[in-house]
Amino acid sequence: KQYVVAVVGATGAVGEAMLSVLHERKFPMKEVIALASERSAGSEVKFGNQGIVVRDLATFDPKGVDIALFSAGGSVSREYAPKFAAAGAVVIDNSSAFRDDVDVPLVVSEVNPQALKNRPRGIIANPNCSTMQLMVALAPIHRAVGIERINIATYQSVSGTGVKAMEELGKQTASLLNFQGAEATVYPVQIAFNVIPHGGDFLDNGYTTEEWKLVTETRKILGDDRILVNATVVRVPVFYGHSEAVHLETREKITLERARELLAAQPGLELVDERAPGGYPTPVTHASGNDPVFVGRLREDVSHPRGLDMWVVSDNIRKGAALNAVQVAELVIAEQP
Ligand code: A2P
Ligand code: 11C
Repeated sequence: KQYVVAVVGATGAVGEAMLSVLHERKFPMKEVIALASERSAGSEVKFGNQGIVVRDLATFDPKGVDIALFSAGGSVSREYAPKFAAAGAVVIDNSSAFRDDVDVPLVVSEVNPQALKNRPRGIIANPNCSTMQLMVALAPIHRAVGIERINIATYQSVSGTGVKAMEELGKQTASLLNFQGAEATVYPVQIAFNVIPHGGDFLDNGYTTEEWKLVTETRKILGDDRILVNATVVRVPVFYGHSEAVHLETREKITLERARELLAAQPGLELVDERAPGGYPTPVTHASGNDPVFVGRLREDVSHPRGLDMWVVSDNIRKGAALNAVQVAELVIAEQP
């Protein structure tokens, strides 16, 4: 069977990647439809070597769409995803709009595909990028010995914020190298040659929304509300690829050898752990433009009897968003009789 697939937010960083991943993976399509706001309607986006004309979401009739991949922000999803679902499409939504809803599955393709079965609203949520890569790395450990607590600091690239943030990093860098000032409009302070301990909005408890997603999404995906998560999200002047320093406390002791075996067997994960200069993954050398979640710097925590440390890096736009959405779509079409 061939499907009609719509990409909502097709001109954005994730939308463009969704189109290229659909093309690369030869998703069986009879039509691909690119949708965005009226601002970019009429412009072209790439699908392989082909250009496809962007259409205005507001005036588009979703009838006949089989699968809709949404990545145009939470408010667009809240308004349009139910309309696409009502018209018969399976919606895979990359925004945070529905992730916490009990009747919407939150799925990492290699971790909890079984959750896809229960989708009464016809909507499936794609996790946040920082949770996504963390889950691929932690699921095998959790299945084997249970995870009691996760302490994590993230180093998130600017593409997670969108196209305008990437432009801001580029412009500030060029301007500063020319001994001129750096204007900050997307981020509250200069991002070039700097790091910013802030992602999303501030909550009353002092955490930010980006940090809180790691708490709620981890519990939902691993199906265990007892897991404790303590996160600090930091934005860094990197274009593609989020990195995470992860410190775990497992319920039962796991040896380094066992952890290494489990990680090596996990689909979608590549171990790069040589304990030598350069023998670890980084956004530029490993993650950017590639599919796997890379794990390195694996070691037992000397400060805790059940502690395990690792470094997790992945392309936030690919596995963190577009690739997982397409992998979920592949699982959905594989269900069809
Ligand atoms: P547009 O280019 O028309 O603004 P990013 O997060 O990388 O900046 O991308 C956001 C994506 O969401 C873009 O494709 C953008 O389209 C799309 N988008 C934003 N607001 C709307 C809207 N009201 N209706 C449809 N698409 C929208
Ligand atoms: C970031 N993860 O890097 C974010 C962006 O909940 O889908 C994506 C926000 C989300 O800032």
